[in-house]
Amino acid sequence: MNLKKSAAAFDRAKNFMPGGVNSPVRSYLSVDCNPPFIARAQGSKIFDIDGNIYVDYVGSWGPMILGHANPKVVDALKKSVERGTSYGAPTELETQLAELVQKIFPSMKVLRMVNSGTEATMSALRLARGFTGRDKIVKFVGCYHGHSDGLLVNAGSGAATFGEPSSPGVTRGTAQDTIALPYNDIDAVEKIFEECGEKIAAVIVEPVAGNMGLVLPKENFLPKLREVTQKFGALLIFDEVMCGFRVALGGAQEKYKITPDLTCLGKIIGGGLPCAAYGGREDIMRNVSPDGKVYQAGTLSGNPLAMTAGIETLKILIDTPNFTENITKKTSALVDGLKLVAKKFSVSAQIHQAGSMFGIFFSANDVTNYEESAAANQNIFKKWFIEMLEQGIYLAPSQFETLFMSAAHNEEDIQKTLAAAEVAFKKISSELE
Ligand code: KE4
Repeated sequence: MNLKKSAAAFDRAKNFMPGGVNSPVRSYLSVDCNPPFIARAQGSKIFDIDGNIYVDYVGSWGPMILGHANPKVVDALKKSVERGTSYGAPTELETQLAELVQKIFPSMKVLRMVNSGTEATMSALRLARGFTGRDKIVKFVGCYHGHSDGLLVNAGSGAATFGEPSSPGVTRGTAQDTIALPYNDIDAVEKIFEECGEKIAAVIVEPVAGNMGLVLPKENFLPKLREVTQKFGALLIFDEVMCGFRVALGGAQEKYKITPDLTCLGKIIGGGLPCAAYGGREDIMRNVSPDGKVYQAGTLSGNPLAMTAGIETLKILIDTPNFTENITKKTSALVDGLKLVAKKFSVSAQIHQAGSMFGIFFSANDVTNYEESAAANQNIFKKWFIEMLEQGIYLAPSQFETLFMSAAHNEEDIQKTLAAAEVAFKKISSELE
C-alpha cells in the first residue's frame, strides 16, 4: 500500500499538533504504523490522499450509521449553511431534534444539547451531584465516557490503548471522588453501596461497553445496577454515546428494558457534526440552568448545522422500515463469516456483536471486562490490523475500540472483508505454527 503522501502529511502535522492528530487514537501509535490521511468518504468507502480506497468500519467512531455523505443529509446541510452557520440564539431546529430524540428515547423527558460526548457525560455527572447533594460517582474500569477529569480514571478507549488509564493532570482530589469497579461485577457494586451508598451521587455505565473492545453486559448486570441505585437514592446514568441507536434504535435501554435516570447521547445524534445531549427525568433536568442552579452552557450548543444533520439522520433511522433489523442482519453476516474463517485457520478469536457494533479479541477465553480484554493478544491484533489495512479494510487501530456497520455497506463490501480476513488469518496462523 502506497502511503507516501500520508506519511509526509503526518510529518508536517506533527509540527503543529500533539502526535500530529486531534484525537490520540487516530495516531496509530498503538499499531506502529502511519495513519492514512483522508481526502474524502462516500457511503461505505473512505479515500486517502494517496489514492487508496478502503471499506470503512470505523465510521468516524460511530456517527456514520447511514454511511458517509448521505445525499439527504448533504442536501439539507447545503441549504442550511446558506442560512448562516451559527446564531447563538434559540431555533426551532433544536426543538425538532429534541422531539425526534425523545421519540426514540422516551426516558429523556427533558434534554440539553451539547457539542461532544465528553460534555454530555461531564454535565450529567455535575447534575447528578447537584441533584443528590452527594460527591462520589461510580464508573467501570475500561469504560470511557470522554476526557473530563473525574471520568479519566481507569478509562477505556485511547486511555486504555496507551496503558495509562489515569491521566496526569487529574488531581488526587478529583480522582478520590471517582470509584472504578470491574465491569459486569455486580458483587463489587453491591459491596461499595453497602459501604458508602449514601455518598454516591450516580453510577455511570456504558450499558453495552465499546471502549475496552466490545463487551456485553452479563444478564443480571444492568437490572442489578438499576435496583441498587434505586435502593440507595443514587442516579443511574446510561452513557449511550456509542451504543445508542445501534444495539437497538432506542439503545441499550430499549434492548434491555431498563429505564435510567439520565442518558447521554452523542455521535449519531449529530449525523457526523459536533452534537451530543444529556437528558432524562424532568424532576432532575429542571435543575439545569436557567431552570435551576446547576450551570452548564455552550457557544455552539444546538448549532443549526449540527441540528440539521442530526434531524435528517434520525428521520431516516425512524422512517426507514426495519432499519435496525437490516443493519443488524448485515453485521451478523460479517461476524458469522469472520468466526468461520478464524476457525478454518485455528486462530483463537472472540468476535462480539451488539446490533450494528462488532469487535474482535485474539484470545481463547471470552472477554467480559477490561482485565480479560487487556489479556488478549495485542501483537496478533496488530498483525491482523495491518494485514486488513493493506487489503483495503479500514478498521480501528486498537483492540480497545469497536467497529461499526453502516446502512451503506453492501454484500460486495462484506465479501471483500471476508476474503481479506482469509489472507490475514492464514498469515497469522502460519506465524503461530
Ligand atoms: P466525545 O467527547 O469523543 O464526542 O465522546 C466521548 C465518549 C463518551 N462516551 C462513550 C461511550 C464514547 O465512546 C465516547 C467517545 N468514543 C471514542 C471512541 N472510543 C471517540 C474516539 C476518539 O476519542 O477519538
